[in-house]
Amino acid sequence: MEKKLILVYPPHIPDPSGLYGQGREWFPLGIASIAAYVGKEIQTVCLDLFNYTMENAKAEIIRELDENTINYVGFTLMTEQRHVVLDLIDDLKGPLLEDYNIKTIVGGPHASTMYNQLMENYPEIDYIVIGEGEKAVKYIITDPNPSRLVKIDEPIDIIPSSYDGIDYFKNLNLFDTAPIILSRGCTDHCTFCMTNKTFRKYRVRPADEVYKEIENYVKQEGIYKFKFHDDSATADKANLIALCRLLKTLSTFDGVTFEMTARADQLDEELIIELKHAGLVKIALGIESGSEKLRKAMNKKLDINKALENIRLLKAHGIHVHLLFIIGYPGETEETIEETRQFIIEAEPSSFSNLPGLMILPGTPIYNKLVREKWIDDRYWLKRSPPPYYTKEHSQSKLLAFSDIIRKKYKAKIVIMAVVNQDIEVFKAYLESLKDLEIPPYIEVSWMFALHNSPELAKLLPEGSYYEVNNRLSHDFSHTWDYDKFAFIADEKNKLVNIAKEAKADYIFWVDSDLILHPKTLTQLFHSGAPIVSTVFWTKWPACDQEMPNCWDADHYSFNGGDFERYRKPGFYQVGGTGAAILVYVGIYDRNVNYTPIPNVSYSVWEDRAFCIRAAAKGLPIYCDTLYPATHLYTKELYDLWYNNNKRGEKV
Ligand code: B12
Ligand code: SF4
Repeated sequence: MEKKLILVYPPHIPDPSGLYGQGREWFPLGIASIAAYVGKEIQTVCLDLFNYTMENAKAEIIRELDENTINYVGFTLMTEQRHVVLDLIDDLKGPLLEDYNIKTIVGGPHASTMYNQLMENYPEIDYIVIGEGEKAVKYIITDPNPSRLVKIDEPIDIIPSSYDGIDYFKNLNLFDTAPIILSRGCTDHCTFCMTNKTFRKYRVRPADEVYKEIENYVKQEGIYKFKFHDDSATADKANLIALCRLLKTLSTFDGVTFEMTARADQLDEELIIELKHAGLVKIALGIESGSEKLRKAMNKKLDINKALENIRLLKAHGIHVHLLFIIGYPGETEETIEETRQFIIEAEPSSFSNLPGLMILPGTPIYNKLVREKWIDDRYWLKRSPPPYYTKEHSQSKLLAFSDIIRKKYKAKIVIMAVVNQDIEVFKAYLESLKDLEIPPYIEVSWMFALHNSPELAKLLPEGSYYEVNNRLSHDFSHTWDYDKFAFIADEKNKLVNIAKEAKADYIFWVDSDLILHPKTLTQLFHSGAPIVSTVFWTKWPACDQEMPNCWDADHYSFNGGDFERYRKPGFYQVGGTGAAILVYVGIYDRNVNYTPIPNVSYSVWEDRAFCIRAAAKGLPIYCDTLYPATHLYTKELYDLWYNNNKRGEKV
């Protein structure tokens, strides 16, 4: 019987609180690496199902199964997604699929620590791998009688190139950035971190090999941006400098750039200059806390003065410095929060993240301590709950407040923008709804409108929040469009993007001037963490019998199975296209995403369609949040109705 290996990175379940959610622009290097190692000898397919729903993920795996074959389906088991994987395994082993010969394998961070629990409680898992997966998977598939629990003690000597793994992907989404790894493991042992549970020993890849991999991405795939997945790429300075020197040519002539994570005190000016010349544009540094006492408790051996000096040097060389902090480690107090705040004020990073809470991960020293203190025990991982945040000393709202204190100096800048030619009464109602938006302390909001043919509207706006453009087009409530109108709007929106960039805004919140927003809209969209996310509203267009949402699955108002009513259910949906009330991270406009019509797509004259098509082509996910629908006042009748029914009408 033939053997086929299917390696799966499972779907991601968005965090329901919206506080810790992450957009995904990373590529699953773990399964790529296993595929690169075994793929030449074993028929292998990789599926990156991170952005899939459970149903679609299952369907995709089933599509890959071959009859008359032993199908090994291997999953990356992250703690956060453990139940997603266990449910998928349950389904695959169910009666419907009994015709297929399926053997399941799990590996990755959660399997590397909770293997005993998995052995005892999940008989449907056939093999559990501790640590690195390459040799283990090969052993499982080729050994005539492999053991159920597999731990290969000697770490892999030649770390595979992710480039050699990409050919095995069925649905690879590289965005425009490729992953690179120069080292495995970390020289440190912080109490909250799991890295060394998987990799155990720190190893680096030879510089020339990594260079070859980057060169392949550039020359064969036309990819010029790279993200280093290393935890500690700077620990071997000589090897890193050797790589930088090789990369200089690609950086100078091909415009190659990269981002990486490093230890803040493992840098010096010589290395920073080499990194800069090699194409480093952004670096993330784990500081974790401004308090020495807390850093000590975390076993974070950081020379803080050296770190400060390096942050300044990096910035002086034009490199974006992103600092990472943990808020709420055991022992956190108002005083330690103030120390962190002072550190940030002194360091002046380009950006930083301070998630409110310490995620407790199994097998880490801090987890073992909390088990001893009876705050948690292994049974927790049998529940369907996400990894817990440490709230023994401070509630989640207190942690949020701590996080806000730190953010006070640094706020996300959001500029609300629209191209406006509107009836004055509707515009007044619109402005009221913008003023009513809830704005948390870590967000700073401003407005910028392109007004055309609307001197009377200018009187309603504060100085500096609008500019006036020629009055080629007049407003009517008919929503009839011609090419001139489209071209005008697209041009103006592209101009507004440049204004946002010049103002160093983090996000643009585009809100069409005939929409009345729910006050919680902006915070809801912001907390989703998604780079492109709209809020839903429903419109009954003259040509339709039913109300339609402002999001669709494909093309122009096309819905999978014709079903658009599903967007009535409050939720967070990945969609094909959307617009009109949409929060967009300004950084995405650097990827050639804009509003200009695409000559060979007729409906891309609608500037939102052009934008969404370009974003999708770049692999950027587009979301629509349907929890707080907006109201669309696009006809005089609707406005009158809304005015008569709504208290806000009296206020205007
Ligand atoms: C880049 C990264 C991300 C990226 C991309 C993740 C990805 N797709 O790989 C982003 C930013 C999206 C991310 C998000 C998160 N991450 Co992360 N991330 C990493 C990081 C730094 C590198 C991952 C990597 O590429 N490693 C290199 C590859 C080669 O290793 P690997 O993926 O572990 O794969 C090897 C083995 O695990 C194993 N293996 C993996 N899959 C499989 C499958 C089978 C069948 C087998 C047999 C073996 C096997 O074999 C592989 C090759 O040897 C790691 C730390 C680290 N150094 O690994 C943390 C890490 C994986 N992340 C972690 C966490 C906690 C998170 C978040 C929960 C953070 C948050 N607060 O939101 C989210 C969860 C997202 C999710 N559910 O996918 C933890 C995982 C702990 C855990 N128990 O699950 C780690 C270990 C860091 C830590 N804190 O200790 N992360
Ligand atoms: S330095 Fe980073 S990767 Fe290394 S142990 Fe500490 S947190 Fe983990």
